Amino acid sequence: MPGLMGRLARTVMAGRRGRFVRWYGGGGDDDGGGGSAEDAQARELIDRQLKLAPAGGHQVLIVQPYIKWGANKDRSTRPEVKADESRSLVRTLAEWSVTDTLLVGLTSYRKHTFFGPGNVDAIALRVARDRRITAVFVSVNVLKPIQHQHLEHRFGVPVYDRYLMVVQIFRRHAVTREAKLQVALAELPYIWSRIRGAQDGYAERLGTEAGQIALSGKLMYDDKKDLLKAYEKKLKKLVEKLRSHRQHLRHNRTNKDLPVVAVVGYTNAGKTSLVRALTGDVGLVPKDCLFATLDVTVHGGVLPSNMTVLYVDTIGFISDIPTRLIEPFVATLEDAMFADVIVHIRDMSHPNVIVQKSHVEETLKNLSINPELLNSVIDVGNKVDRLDNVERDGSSVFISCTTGEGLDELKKKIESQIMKATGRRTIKIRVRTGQDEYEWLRTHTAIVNINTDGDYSVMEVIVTQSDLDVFKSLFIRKKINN
Ligand SMILES: Nc1nc2c(ncn2[C@@H]2O[C@H](COP(=O)(O)OP(=O)(O)OP(=O)(O)O)[C@@H](O)[C@H]2O)c(=O)[nH]1
Ligand SMILES: [Mg+2]
Repeated sequence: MPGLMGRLARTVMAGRRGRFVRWYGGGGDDDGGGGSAEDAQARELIDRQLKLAPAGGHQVLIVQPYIKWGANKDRSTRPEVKADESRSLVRTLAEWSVTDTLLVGLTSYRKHTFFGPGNVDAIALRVARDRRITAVFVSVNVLKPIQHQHLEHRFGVPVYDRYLMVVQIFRRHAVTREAKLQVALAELPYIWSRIRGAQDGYAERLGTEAGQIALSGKLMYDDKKDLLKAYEKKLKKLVEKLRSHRQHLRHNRTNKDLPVVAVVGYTNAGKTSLVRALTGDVGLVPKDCLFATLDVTVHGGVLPSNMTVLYVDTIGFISDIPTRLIEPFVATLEDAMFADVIVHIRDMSHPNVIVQKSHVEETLKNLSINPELLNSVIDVGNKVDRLDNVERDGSSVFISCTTGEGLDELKKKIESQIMKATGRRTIKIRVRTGQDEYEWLRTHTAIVNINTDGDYSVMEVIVTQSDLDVFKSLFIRKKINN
């Protein structure tokens, strides 16, 4: 079995490294350095806008804004918990560090200056006094161009919002060309919004240095618009090819008729750990950081009844990120959409587990997944080894990938869900040992049990309806005809 699975996983992975993405020189050393001079120019332009950090990283002052009251107040979590996630985002980048975290209550995020004047002054003073600080991370979804320009002007250091932070991480963690391509595509809407923001001339009205920056942005927009458009077109074409290639792979997999289980969840919940625990695939390396996995990979495993399944490890979800950033990754999540069963894994030890759960569920709903599949998602509470007490509800399976607790129960649940979803069933059949029927069943079904008694064996097997039909037409009718 591992041989077959290894081959399958390799086939899938080999396909990902198709030559059609070779020209995209997204920064890796095996990219072949392809692309035209215009592409290189476009990339340079993008890198500048994305404020890619210097080699030594940044020492960051985190400012965690929150809405103090009113309809927009987020009642599902606390600012301290959000600040924790913001710290995790920064720490995910090895050379970056956090100098301090400030919680700042606001009445809205819509002001042109983002914070009120008192807060801007206080933060600016803090940055000026603390020489360690080389950047400020305002942990909000995405700052408007005018807000961004204003804050950078006032603080005198680069300012990052959540979008920019996640892009830094994506850039760092994208290893394969496919992941790099998805990241490159995810960056473009942001670049457009920045240079359009400049073109709209908001900041010109500020009449400050920020206005000058915006003006240079306006020139860039006029000059470089075509360059970016051409680059975007190429990327989209490549993604399109990738998509059809994927469909081809998926089709191949369907032909092999192996059930597919997609493992989804919030970033760092333990998706990779779970796939590793269920398959014994030591090639999978779980990491204590956000967005460790940026590639969808497929791994073979065996369920209690000997049925072979394919587990799909996927990219994690995160809240407060513009959906357009994850849009290109939706293509990779299509694998999840075409699964027979979805496993949603959650980190029970995380203080925000409830909010994370609903965020994943909402995102899944928007992925146009077939409602039957969506209604039968297996909910898994992970990392119970970290808890003294687990409030067990009947509908979830509680596990620890570290200790192995609950994995047998989970496997059984996955198995019964697959049987339901794919119309597989267990049958017992008596055939002549070693004869054609016997060999056919051994190759085409999952063998649960074989009881051999002389010339005959009673085989207990799991079989799909279509295979059962083939079996009948090959052997049973033949017998009747004879
Ligand atoms: N204590 C404990 N730690 C766990 C458990 N499962 C996973 N972890 C740890 O949690 C961290 C994240 O695990 P991953 O498997 O990489 O999580 P992921 O969901 O694949 O994360 P991304 O790919 O970044 O979205 C790693 O440090 C794991 O060792 C568990 O059951 N108990
Ligand atoms: Mg992972």
